Amino acid sequence: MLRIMKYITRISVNKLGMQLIARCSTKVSQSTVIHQAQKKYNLCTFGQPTPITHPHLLKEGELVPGINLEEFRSRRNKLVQRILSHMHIGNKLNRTQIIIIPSASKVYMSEKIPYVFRQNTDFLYFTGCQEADCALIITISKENFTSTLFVQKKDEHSELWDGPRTGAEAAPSLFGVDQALPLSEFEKFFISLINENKSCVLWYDEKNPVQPELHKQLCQLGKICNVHAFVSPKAIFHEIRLIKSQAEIKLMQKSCDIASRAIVKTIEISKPGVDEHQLFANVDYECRMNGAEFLAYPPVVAGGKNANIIHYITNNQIVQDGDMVLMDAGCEYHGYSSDITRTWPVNGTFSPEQRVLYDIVLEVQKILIQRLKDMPTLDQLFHEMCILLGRRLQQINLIPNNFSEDKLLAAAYSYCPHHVSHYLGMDVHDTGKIPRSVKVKPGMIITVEPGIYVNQKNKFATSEFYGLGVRIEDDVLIRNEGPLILTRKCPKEIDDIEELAKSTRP
Ligand SMILES: [Mn+2]
Repeated sequence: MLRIMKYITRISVNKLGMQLIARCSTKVSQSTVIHQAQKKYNLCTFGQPTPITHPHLLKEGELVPGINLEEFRSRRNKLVQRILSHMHIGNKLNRTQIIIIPSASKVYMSEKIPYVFRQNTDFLYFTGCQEADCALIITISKENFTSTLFVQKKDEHSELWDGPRTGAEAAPSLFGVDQALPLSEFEKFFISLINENKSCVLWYDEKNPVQPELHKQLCQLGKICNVHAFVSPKAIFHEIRLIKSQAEIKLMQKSCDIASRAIVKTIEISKPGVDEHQLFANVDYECRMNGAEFLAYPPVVAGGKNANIIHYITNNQIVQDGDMVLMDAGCEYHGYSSDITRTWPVNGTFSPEQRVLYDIVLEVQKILIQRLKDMPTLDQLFHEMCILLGRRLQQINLIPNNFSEDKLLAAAYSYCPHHVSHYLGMDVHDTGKIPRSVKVKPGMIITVEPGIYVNQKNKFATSEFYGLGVRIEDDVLIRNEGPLILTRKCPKEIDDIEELAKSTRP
């Protein structure tokens, strides 16, 4: 922050300040004028909120809400250390390492109508920069490294339409990088970098391009400069992102709190005859009203047998008296996602069959969460869910009793055809490069989401259960002292759920 302030002061006095001061009457003190200039200059200068322009969002020292500038520096340091240790293994330590991380670019819905912009999370994690069409290059030679941020040029016309850009001049102070250049200089920079480091290792994820123009350019430049292959750095990014910092855990907790409350409110307003679409609108409204930027994904709002469609997002049916609602919804709060599922009877009372299934799912979910203190892998957790679900389903005659373990697992899978857990963080399915076969560790956040869906086509099922679908999903922080349920403010006990669902009934 101090660096930003210094920068603004310098700019204000040199470029704007003189004019402004000259125009002001002598009655106003110079410091007031500079402060006004700072505010004015800042307001029209940076491409994202700062503590000066948005004190309700950012505290002094923060680059994005909840995260200090310093944390971004240490993330880049960590990245460099990981790349170097990788190179030790590959014995390529003497070669210059060049890491390229592009930002997302704007995506259009139709002519000139953009979708809501969402930053590439790998880029956001290492820069804190929220602007479209930028890129970070980190160059490591020997033990030293340089970070160069490419940003959009300041441009009066574009800024009139789309709002301010930070620009290359202000970017080093704002983002704490060593240097910044306009993106138009990328090609020149890249060519001279490659020419100076002929045997460099180029880290770039060419399999999942996030900025089409830059990707094309990189592929062409790669050919011109005789680059034989890019190495994907994504797995290394994700290894670092997998373990959350204290600041990230705080943001995740808040994201989970907002979504928990929104789902509680939505259970409360639901009643027979409600449209799934209205429940969607309500959860969206409650999340935004409490500070979330948007929902983290299109929510599943499934009344009755729609719950059998795992990714049901059409959400356009009326929920009938006697049906349950399965809602899978979460929000994104300052870049961090929550992911919750609750199932409730729309009329406030579970039928006997609904209650039996709900009980099983809840019991299994609680056992699985407790299991996390032993630090299992997510795949082990899934295997355990299948065994637990299978045995309980045998007890209520939804799976034959004489099944061997293999057959039991397969039968359980026919009732729950999805995995029980995924990593959670900036993305809903966070750190996708990390396999589910690694043991969980303190600082990781995962979901625990067993379910039972009784499809009419399921050959083991009996008709009184047809069409029922139950899932309960919580977000859990792994800690040495045992798992912490971040979504604990969203009730899941039968009595609590029934009470909430009854609450606004006439
Ligand atoms: Mn999930």
